[in-house]
Amino acid sequence: MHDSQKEWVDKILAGDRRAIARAISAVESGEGVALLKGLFPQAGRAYVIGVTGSPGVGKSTLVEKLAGEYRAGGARLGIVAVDPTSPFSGGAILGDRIRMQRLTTDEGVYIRSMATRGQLGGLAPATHDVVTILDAAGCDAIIIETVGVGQDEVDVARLADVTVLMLAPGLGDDVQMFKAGVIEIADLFVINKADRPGAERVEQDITAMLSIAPREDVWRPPVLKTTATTGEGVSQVRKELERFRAFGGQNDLSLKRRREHWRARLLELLRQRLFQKVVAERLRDGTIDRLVQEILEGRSDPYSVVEDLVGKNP
Ligand SMILES: Nc1nc2c(ncn2[C@@H]2O[C@H](COP(=O)(O)OP(=O)(O)OP(=O)(O)O)[C@@H](O)[C@H]2O)c(=O)[nH]1
Ligand SMILES: [Mg+2]
Repeated sequence: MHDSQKEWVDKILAGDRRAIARAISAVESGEGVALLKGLFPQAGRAYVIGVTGSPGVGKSTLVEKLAGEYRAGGARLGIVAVDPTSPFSGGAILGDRIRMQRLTTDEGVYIRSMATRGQLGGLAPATHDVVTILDAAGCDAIIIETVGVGQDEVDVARLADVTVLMLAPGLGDDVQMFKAGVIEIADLFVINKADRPGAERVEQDITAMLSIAPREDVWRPPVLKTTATTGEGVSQVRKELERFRAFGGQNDLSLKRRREHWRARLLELLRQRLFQKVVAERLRDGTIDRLVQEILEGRSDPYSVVEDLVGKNP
């Protein structure tokens, strides 16, 4: 690493906001590998909290209140709001910014919005790296808000130490959720908009479902009710998050999570790198269209094309 890189790393480790912002931009544009290597040894201390749920359940509102709770305890905080770029919930970016405005003047909170680039739900490509940066920069907790649409919630669960699944009455998403099996990823259920009718119903449904299909590990996910707009119930969410953290440390749970996380991440990085190395550089300038045409015309088949590009399996 050259001196300027080293200086950059040191600034990030000291929590310098401009250096952090620059680092995030770098990893978002696919650069910053040298930087991440320098930061990685200092990361791994933050509590990474994933907050997911259908569009409009109140994730941003809750995250802001939760951040307030953590700040009151003196913790430094990172917030990553992953905004879907889909027409599904257009305006989410603006919404998040406005709702978290109160936090933007707080020096102890670092907020960043990221776009998923066309994916409907799930994570933005650089989310993992952004977490590493904020973690190394000394954030005690990092909250990641993602819009969950079915199976994509699994992405955030893999990255986070703990996953909060939010629901709200009247959104009709409970049935959809059971189908997708998303429920298994939740360490904590939060039924928001408890001020609205129907919250008890959702609570009963979740509790009933948890009793029929208990988790494999010993943690029993609590089901909490909140009214994020007034902040009611939010301190309980924080308490349960901390209880889970302590619990995960006592059992092998958090270690097991981290092991799974880095295994998946490693495979993903390998996949990316191998793809770039082997395929991307051989598929320049319309090569893919030419190959597709050959397949369509029966002059070749996809299996042979793949073998030609990357070689035969041994
Ligand atoms: N009545 C009521 N409204 C709420 C509550 N929490 C949030 N809202 C409102 O619900 C709307 C959506 O809240 P957000 O916090 O933006 O929801 P979100 O899940 O972040 O939405 P996306 O990021 O677009 O998926 C806003 O108008 C909030 O004011 C609540 O507890 N009760
Ligand atoms: Mg939001």
